[in-house]
Order: sequence, then C-alpha cells, then structure tokens
Amino acid sequence: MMNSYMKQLHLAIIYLILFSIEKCLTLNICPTAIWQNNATTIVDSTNLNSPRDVFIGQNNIMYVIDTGNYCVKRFSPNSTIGTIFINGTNGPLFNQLSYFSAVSGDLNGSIYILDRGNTRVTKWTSDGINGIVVAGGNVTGNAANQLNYPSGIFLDVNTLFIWIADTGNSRIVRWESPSTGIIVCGSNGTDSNQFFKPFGLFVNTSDSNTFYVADTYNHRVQMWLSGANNGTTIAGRTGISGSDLSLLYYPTSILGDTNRNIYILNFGTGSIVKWAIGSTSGVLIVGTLSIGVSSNQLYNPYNFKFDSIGSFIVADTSNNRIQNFSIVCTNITSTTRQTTVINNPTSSSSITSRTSISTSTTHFFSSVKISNSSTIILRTTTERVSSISIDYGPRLLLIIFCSIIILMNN
Ligand SMILES: *[C@@H]1O[C@H](CO)[C@@H](O)[C@H](O)[C@H]1NC(C)=O
Ligand SMILES: *[C@@H]1O[C@H](CO)[C@@H](O)[C@H](O)[C@H]1NC(C)=O
Ligand SMILES: *[C@@H]1O[C@H](CO)[C@@H](O)[C@H](O)[C@H]1NC(C)=O
Ligand SMILES: *[C@@H]1O[C@H](CO)[C@@H](O)[C@H](O)[C@H]1NC(C)=O
Ligand SMILES: *[C@@H]1O[C@H](CO)[C@@H](O)[C@H](O)[C@H]1NC(C)=O
Ligand SMILES: *[C@@H]1O[C@H](CO)[C@@H](O)[C@H](O)[C@H]1NC(C)=O
Ligand SMILES: *[C@@H]1O[C@H](CO)[C@@H](O)[C@H](O)[C@H]1NC(C)=O
Ligand SMILES: *[C@@H]1O[C@H](CO)[C@@H](O)[C@H](O)[C@H]1NC(C)=O
Ligand SMILES: *[C@@H]1O[C@H](CO)[C@@H](O)[C@H](O)[C@H]1NC(C)=O
Ligand SMILES: *[C@@H]1O[C@H](CO)[C@@H](O)[C@H](O)[C@H]1NC(C)=O
Ligand SMILES: CC(=O)N[C@H]1CO[C@H](CO)[C@@H](O)[C@@H]1O
Repeated sequence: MMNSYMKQLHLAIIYLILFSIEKCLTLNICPTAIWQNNATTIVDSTNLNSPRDVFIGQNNIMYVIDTGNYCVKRFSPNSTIGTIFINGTNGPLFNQLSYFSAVSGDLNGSIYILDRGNTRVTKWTSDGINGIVVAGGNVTGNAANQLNYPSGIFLDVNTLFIWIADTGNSRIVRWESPSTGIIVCGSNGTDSNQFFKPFGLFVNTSDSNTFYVADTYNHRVQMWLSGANNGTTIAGRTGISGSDLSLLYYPTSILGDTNRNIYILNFGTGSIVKWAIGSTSGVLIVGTLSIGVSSNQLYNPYNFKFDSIGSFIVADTSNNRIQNFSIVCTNITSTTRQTTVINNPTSSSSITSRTSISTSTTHFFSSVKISNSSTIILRTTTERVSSISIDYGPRLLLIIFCSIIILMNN
C-alpha cells in the first residue's frame, strides 16, 4: 500500500517539475573549473576585421560578427574558415549593417544583431538575406521607442524579451515587442541608480530576472534586483580603474554561472576575472592584466561567451581573432558513470516548445547538468546518469523516461 502510494507521489512530483521547467540560460560550471592560460585561436586575422562578439547556437555552430567587413560569419565546430551568413554592406537598408556591436540567437536558429549605427536590433532567419526590426529602428534619441548607440544585448529565449544596454542613454531598456521599449532603469551619472555608458548586461532568468550591468565608464558592475530603485555595486569601485584585482578597467561584458559567480571581461586590461557575488575582489581567469598579442593575452576585447562546455570564447577585437580558453573540470569522468542517450525524439510529440530542465535539484535528481543546447544530463539519486536529447517535444520523453526510472526503482 505504502509503496504504491509513494510511487504515485513520485510520479506526480516528477510531472509537476517537468511541466514547470524553463530553458535555463545560466551555464552550470563545475565548481573545480580552471581555464587554460593560453588560448587556441579558433578564427584568425586572415578571416576577420574587428570582430566584436560571438554567439554559439544549436549544434555548436558559432556566429562571429565581423564588424569591419559588415558581415556575419558562421563556423561549424572545428572549422576555421566558415561561411558568410549575412553578406552586408554599411548602410541603413534591411540587408545592411552599420557599426554593429553584439549578437545573440533564439531557439529557432534566428540570429539577432544589435546594430549600433542604425540604432536597432534586427532578427535574421536562416537564409540571412534580410533582417526584420525587432527593437529600435527610430532615429537616435532617448524616448522609450528609441535607442542611442546601444552596445549590449541579452535575449531571453523563453520570452523573446530583448534587454539592451542603451549605452548612449546610460540606461537599461527591455523590448517586449517591436513597437516600443520599456525603460527599466538608469540615467547618466555615478549614483547607485545611474550608469555611465554601460556596455553589457547579464540577466539571471532563473532568479526573477536579477540583472548585472557592466557599467563600463564607472568601472563597476551593478546588480539590480527585479523592481529595485537602486543597484548595488558588486565588483569594482565607482570611477576608479586599475589592474588591481579589487578594481575593474572598462568592463564591457558579463556572464554568470549557476554558482553565483559572475565573469567580467575587462576591455582595459584584456582580462577575464571571476567574482563570487559578495566578495571584495576578483580572481584572474584569463589574461596577464596588460593588453597584448600573445596567446595568453587579449587586445581590446569587447565580448565573450561560454561554449557548450564552459570554455571562454572571446572576441579579441583588436587582435582580429576569436580565442578559446578551454575549461578543465578535474572530476568530469568520475561523475559520468552510465549514460543513456535518447536520440532524435522529433516525431514522438506534438509539443513544439523547446525546454530544458532548470538546475534546481530535487531529491530525485542529485545533479542536473546542461551539456549543450540540446542535451541535459540528469544524475539521479541512484547514481544513474542519463543524457537526454531534448531538442523537440522533450517533455513527453522525459516523463516516460523518468517514469520508467521511478517504476524500476520501486
Ligand atoms: C603560454 O603563452 C606564453 C606567452 O606566449 C608562453 O610564455 C608560455 O610558455 C605558454 N604556456 C604554456 C603552458 O604553453
Ligand atoms: C550534446 O552533447 C551530447 C553528449 O553530451 C552529444 O552526444 C550531442 O551530439 C551534443 N549535441 C549537440 C547538438 O551538440
Ligand atoms: C573537433 O575536434 C575535437 C578534437 O580535435 C574532436 O574530438 C571532435 O570530435 C571534433 N568535432 C567535430 C564536430 O568534428
Ligand atoms: C557578397 O556580396 C558581394 C556584393 O555586395 C558579392 O560580390 C559577393 O560575392 C558576396 N559574397 C558572398 C559570399 O555571397
Ligand atoms: C519558432 O518557430 C515556430 C514555428 O514556426 C513558431 O511558432 C515560434 O513562434 C518560433 N519561435 C521563435 C522563438 O521564433
Ligand atoms: C518609430 O516607432 C514607431 C513605433 O513606436 C513607429 O510607428 C514609427 O514609424 C517609427 N518611426 C520611424 C521614423 O521609423
Ligand atoms: C555622465 O556622467 C559622468 C559621470 O558622472 C560624467 O562624467 C559625464 O560628464 C556625464 N555625461 C553627461 C552627458 O552628462
Ligand atoms: C542565478 O540564479 C540561480 C537561482 O537562484 C542561482 O542558482 C545562480 O547561482 C544565479 N547565478 C547568478 C550569476 O546570479
Ligand atoms: C574550445 O576548446 C575545447 C578544448 O579543445 C573544445 O572542446 C571546444 O569545443 C572548443 N570550443 C569551441 C567553440 O571551439
Ligand atoms: C573531485 O576532485 C576533488 C579535488 O579536485 C577531490 O577532492 C574529489 O575527491 C574528487 N571527487 C571524485 C568523486 O573523484
Ligand atoms: C530606496 C533607496 O535606497 N533609494 C535610494 C536610491 O539611490 C538614490 C540615489 O543614490 C537615493 O537618492 C535613494 O535614496
């Protein structure tokens, strides 16, 4: 009796979890992670002119915005040559780009370009021929439906809300539809509710949209809780720059992980530093704290991303190259005991939304790891490790799979 009741309870809880899951945008980095000091060059200067950002999408395909050539290049894994995805020229037409500064992508494979010169965000579907305006597109200004030399973008792939570091207006805006933006916070200055030319932001969508702003010209990172009137400085000191690890130097880009660490790219020192939220100084992860051309240095880097395993992929802008500082997780083999891969679940379900499980653990799963955009690894309390491909209609499969596990365990 008790056994059967427990069984049903387990199943009910599993269903509840699976139906409330959302695509998690924060990468689960192993706590023992270290990164190689010397990068490998993924794309070199023969192929690029002032690359400012990269985006790593489905199937680990990498998009590089090649700003100086007004084009966007696409690279398959391990390919150093690539193909042209957007073959643009400088101008305001919908097949053109102008001083564009950042790139992101959704789960359907569309690419979003923050076009600073045209003060707009354009969305490009798989053919890459014409962009459609999904934010901005009016002349430069500070009205809610305008932007002013924006530099940073964060696309929430669950809601498709576009968060923008509206640099020239020293504010953060969020576009929930193409017609107008919402001014989230900010004005120009050094107070806790202000920014001075912010270039980047990271939104923790699994934490009520707490967001972090690279407040570039104030040399600090501000954390804003959702709905707050003020930000809190969690890294750097307002108005003071330096290569000391308690200071920042023109921070331009931020990433977060699931262990409440943020990673900050310092344009001024060509470095990536890791700050645990609440700590008073950072840890040097990448760079020598002076800009340069060696494999352990960066030269005016604007943006960086994690690849699917947690390596840092950096747009090393003035070196005209894309660098890979690869991650090393010391115990990675010991956690992979038994792997079950369910391939190609395309036809099994009519559910179209793509999801993956959040990193919150329950007593059923002792750990959950996002392996890449289409795979999660669930480690159950019985030490079973399962890797489930979840690109299409995944919930049904997960439910069936988890049900089998529960029934087998009981
Ligand atoms: C890393 O690169 C630096 C600068 O080129 C070099 O001095 C050093 O020996 C390299 N380290 C390793 C482990 O390859
Ligand atoms: C995701 O990772 C799994 C193994 O962890 C691998 O089998 C699969 O091919 C990867 N998928 C993509 C789309 O890269
Ligand atoms: C890329 O290269 C690595 C090592 O050189 C190899 O393990 C991996 O299978 C390659 N990936 C593809 C998609 O060719
Ligand atoms: C890009 O467009 C130019 C014309 O603007 C054309 O000459 C060139 O062949 C195109 N390149 C590709 C790869 O489509
Ligand atoms: C993805 O494509 C589907 C089917 O065309 C559409 O319903 C959905 O809105 C698209 N989602 C995004 C993020 O564009
Ligand atoms: C500015 O944006 C509004 C929508 O907010 C739109 O109706 C108008 O046409 C735009 N103006 C220009 C010049 O694009
Ligand atoms: C913006 O704020 C900074 C810092 O207080 C100040 O130096 C700068 O002059 C201000 N810019 C404008 C346009 O007010
Ligand atoms: C984001 O929020 C999740 C859930 O609260 C938390 O586990 C994670 O550490 C947070 N990451 C950052 C960078 O704030
Ligand atoms: C970065 O390097 C690591 C180690 O070689 C490799 O596994 C990973 O695929 C590389 N990332 C990219 C985006 O090339
Ligand atoms: C993981 O690595 C840490 C130190 O890096 C070590 O103390 C621990 O025993 C390892 N765990 C396993 C399961 O190998
Ligand atoms: C609630 C709160 O702390 N408000 C403060 C936010 O910051 C501004 C500018 O520093 C202060 O004037 C407010 O008192």
